[in-house]
Amino acid sequence: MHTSNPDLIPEIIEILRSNNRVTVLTGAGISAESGVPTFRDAQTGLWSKFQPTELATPQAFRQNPKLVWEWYTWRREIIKKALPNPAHFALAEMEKLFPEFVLITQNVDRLHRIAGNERIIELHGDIFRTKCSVENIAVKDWPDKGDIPPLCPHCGGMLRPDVVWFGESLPARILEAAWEAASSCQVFLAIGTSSVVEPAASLPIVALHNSAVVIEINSQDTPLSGIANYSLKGAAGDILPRLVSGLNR
Ligand code: BV8
Repeated sequence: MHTSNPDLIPEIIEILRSNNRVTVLTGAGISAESGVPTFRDAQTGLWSKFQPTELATPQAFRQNPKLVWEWYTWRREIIKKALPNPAHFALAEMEKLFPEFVLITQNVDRLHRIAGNERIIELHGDIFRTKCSVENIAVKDWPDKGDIPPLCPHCGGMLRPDVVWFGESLPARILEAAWEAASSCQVFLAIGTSSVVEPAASLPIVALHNSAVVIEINSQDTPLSGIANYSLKGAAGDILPRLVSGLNR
């Protein structure tokens, strides 16, 4: 395991330059520089007394659907004002440079798509997509009758955000695609994630077991830092553009 220091960048660029199959896993840290609070940031204002892991669960929705719906409304308002940052744009550039590039994200903020990435696996869904909590089908629009949460126009059940909550399984085909991308890549980048939440946190381990080079880019130490081949400490918005400009040289 290599600790981070600035002169690792040229070595990482050489590793990337000599490989074709690159898989990236991102977490909330890559959107932090866009002003989107991460799961570990203390929640602000009204939400400061709650832990995200207490609100992002089916139990919380059952117990207090209004509170959970309003938390997501608050988050959507913040994310609507957010723009992709240099880290997002660097990954969009990277997708063009590698014949086999897959971006797996734990984020639900759509910022990778807005930045231009196309080969995206959204592990945990999309905060701007809504589904019926009874029929489990996407619902694009509904009459506003003042209900919070709003009710499904087909069955009258409560609507919910189309994201994966703690204690909910990820859609099988999405997990399979992520597993495949982690097990077939030559280089795996884990960026801006605390590497705690499963099954996402197992993806770099799958890559390691398939002799990929695993490179972590994170502002703090995580459980992955001691196992990755390289662990670069720093801001994604600083490190990723330097990697991409080195690749373009
Ligand atoms: C599952 C969508 C099978 C929702 C999210 C007990 C009971 C039930 C389940 C479990 C259990 N024990 C364990 C589990 C499994 C559980 C889990 O892992 N729990 C954790 C807490 C231990 N997982 C699940 O439940 C998953 N499903 O396992 O199904 C099953 C079924 C039933 C019962 C058991 C198992 C589903 C998990 C998905 C949850 N949904 N998001 C929403 O958004 O509202 S998770 C959410 O938090 C994120 O999506 C992300 O995945 C996760 C962690 O967030 P990160 O992205 O890592 O962000 P974080 O804030 O943590 O860290 C940011 C990092 O960036 C930090 O390290 C920071 O230093 C760094 N950083 C900050 N700024 C920068 C930076 N780095 C670089 N540059 C910067 N500028």
